[in-house]
Amino acid sequence: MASTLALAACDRNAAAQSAPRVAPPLKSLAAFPVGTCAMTGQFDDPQWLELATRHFSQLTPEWEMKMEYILLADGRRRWDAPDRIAAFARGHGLRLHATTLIWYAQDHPWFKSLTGERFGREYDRWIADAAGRYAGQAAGWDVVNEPVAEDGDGLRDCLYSRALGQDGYMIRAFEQARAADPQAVLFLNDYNLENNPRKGATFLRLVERLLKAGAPVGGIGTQSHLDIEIPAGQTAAFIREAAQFGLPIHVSELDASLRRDGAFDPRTPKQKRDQQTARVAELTEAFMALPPAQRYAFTVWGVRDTDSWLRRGDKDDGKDSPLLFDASGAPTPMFDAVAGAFSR
Ligand code: 9MR
Repeated sequence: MASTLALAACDRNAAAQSAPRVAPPLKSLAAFPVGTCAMTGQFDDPQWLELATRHFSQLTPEWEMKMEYILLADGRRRWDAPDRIAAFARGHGLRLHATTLIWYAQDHPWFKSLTGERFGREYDRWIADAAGRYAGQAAGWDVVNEPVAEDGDGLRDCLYSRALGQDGYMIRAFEQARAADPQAVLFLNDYNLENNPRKGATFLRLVERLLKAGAPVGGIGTQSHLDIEIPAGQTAAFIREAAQFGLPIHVSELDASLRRDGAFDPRTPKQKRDQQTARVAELTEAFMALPPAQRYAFTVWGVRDTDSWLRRGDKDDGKDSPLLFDASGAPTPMFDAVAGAFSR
């Protein structure tokens, strides 16, 4: 009898040791929306569904609310996928953050085919249609995405700036978005703002200029695809600088790759994890230090490591772990870094 009990206890211990750790719902640790991104193809994946609805309270369409999906080559629109994402968000009590109205990277064939005044009219109509369709549901829109040049020196020259003027294309986009959706917080969104202080400074000067010009910029989006090798303090310094406008701030696409592309990498796995969790904790703590009204949302760019854009394509070595959950759905050390900072 005694030995049967001992065996049963032993079994229970073994089960407790091998059972995956159940993480507390991330959204329950934060007084602001905690976001992730979604593609309609993920809605049928039970593990994705469970994690996305348990931990997150806001959803950004990963690509199906962008020009590349909605706008067809002949100027017609298709709304099936973005409408499904919006309906999914409503159905699961998730706030919707919409992206993207104008993005240099999407120099769409339809716009390329237009000249003269027609370009401006169609530009306005695109923004009116997309922002108007989700008005009342979208809490915010990324109105202009990635306007600052890669090296941080000046602004990107693109199809839209060439047709409508540098700064002019942005001011017009913000005005049109405001007219189509009077309530959504309208964001200027960019990346490498923490990683490259020069780019961060150019971005903030642009925000200042657009506000002075009367553009209804309502929020600052910092994508936060973090370079985990930047010096300590650089991330927090950018967040503090950005906060000076008093506008809501969105950490809009956080991920933190362990990979170093194109160079010999002598770091051990532990060193990489330590760098990652330190930088992510710094960002999260800097966000937590903002006045509550400036914490728009804290969004990660995907649920599991295997959902990440960093795990697609040629550069993928199958090992990167840039997100909060691993392929089995278990929380990663990065989850603990974020959850820990939310709880402090
Ligand atoms: O992760 C997104 C990927 O699935 C899309 O194919 C791509 C183009 O729409 O956009 C990716 O997301 C990008 C985001 O919209 C802007 N910042 C960089 C993100 C990663 O490339």
